[in-house]
Amino acid sequence: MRVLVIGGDGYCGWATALYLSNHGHDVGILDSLVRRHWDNELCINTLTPIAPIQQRLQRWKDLTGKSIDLFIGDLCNYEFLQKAMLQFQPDAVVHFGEQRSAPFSMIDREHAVLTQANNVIGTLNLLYVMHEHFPNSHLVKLGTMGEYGTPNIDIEEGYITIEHNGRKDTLPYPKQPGSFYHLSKVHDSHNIHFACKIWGLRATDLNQGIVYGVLTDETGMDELLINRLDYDGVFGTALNRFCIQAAIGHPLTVYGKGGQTRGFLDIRDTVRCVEIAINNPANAGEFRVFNQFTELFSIGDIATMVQKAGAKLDLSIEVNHLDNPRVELEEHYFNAKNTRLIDLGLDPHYLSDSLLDSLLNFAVKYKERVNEKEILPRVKWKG
Ligand code: NAD
Ligand code: USQ
Repeated sequence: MRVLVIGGDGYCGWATALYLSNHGHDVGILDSLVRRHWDNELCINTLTPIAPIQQRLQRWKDLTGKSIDLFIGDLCNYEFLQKAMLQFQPDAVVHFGEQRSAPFSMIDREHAVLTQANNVIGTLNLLYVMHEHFPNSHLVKLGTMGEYGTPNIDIEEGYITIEHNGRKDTLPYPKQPGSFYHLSKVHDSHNIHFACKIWGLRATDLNQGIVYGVLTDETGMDELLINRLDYDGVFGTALNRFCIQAAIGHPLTVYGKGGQTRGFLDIRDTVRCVEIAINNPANAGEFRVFNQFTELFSIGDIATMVQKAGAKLDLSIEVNHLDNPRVELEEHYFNAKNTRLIDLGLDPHYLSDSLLDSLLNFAVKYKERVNEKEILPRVKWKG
């Protein structure tokens, strides 16, 4: 298939683009490189030294003989997007190209507006190009488990059947997101659902949990193909951050009580889930939702696991409970379904001691690049 990976210079997108290319698809990457710009603005950097995108793609071609087309530009620029898509002629579009940090979206008004404008307008532009030129191609959109929030009932995959005053209907699952970023994903979901309904587009929303890990078969092939690994308080996510903190002897930064429970998955499963989705397209007019995570853990559990794995490597790791910079429940019920990708063939990589060892060792290898000042959270939800 011809697959356009939007956001293909980022953490999930880069690993996915290489994986799909390696598995026989014709891949294109569309990215504005704005994430590199935001890193510069915030004076933060990935733990790993990532090469410029053109150099990464040249190395991929030299190693495998496979070319990946590159379109550098902004999804919010409709003319650019339309031209790139007409040139590439995708059968499927995988959309990772958004501002994806909850803390970034909560810095101030400007960052909240930037996040929602970037994400919602970009997705809306994509829907229009698909409607006008590619009505049969399949949109695989990265959503987030955080769209659901933490309700006191089980979380279904996108829809819930409700009986009310003697009548019954299957409706979109209620959304209670916890940041302006997570809200942008909810707005996207509604827009995509509506576009499927009125125009007959086919779409899969992958409500992904928190991704951890850095190596895939492809990104581990060569230093120039290395993936980004964020550890700072704005873009770094829980498990990746804890491993890097452990590697440099920084106490693990658990926010509040640490009972916050979330869905997690290995980056090797992210790439496989996307492949499963594109190999099994949604029907025309269907807005399909898959919950994309493999295990549920509380943040406190994750900290304990990292502490134990670190002890085996002679790392002595403290756990600190910081005042929570976010507004969120710290102890709550959380039980989400995730059977749809497994029914289609996902064979998960569960979090294991060996994965934690390898992630910790990887973090130790690059620890000289860590700027310790960037570890503590600097964005507060209450401003
Ligand atoms: P990332 O920041 O590493 O990558 C996103 C990429 O999209 C960047 O390369 C950026 O330059 C590009 N981009 C952003 N806005 C763009 C625009 N308007 N036009 C063109 N390119 C644009 O993020 P990631 O961690 O790879 O996340 C990718 C997607 O997966 C996001 O939509 C995110 O919400 C979702 N997701 C990520 C995680 C996670 O743990 N990383 C978990 C769940 C969902
Ligand atoms: N947390 C800590 N300590 C830290 C970092 C985070 O206790 O050092 C806590 C947070 O308070 C939160 C939980 O861990 O309760 C998750 O935070 P996170 O920063 O790991 O993840 P989050 O902000 O939810 O966002 C990340 C990605 C986002 C994706 C989301 C999936 O950045 O793109 O959508 O994970 S989910 O969480 O399922 O919504």
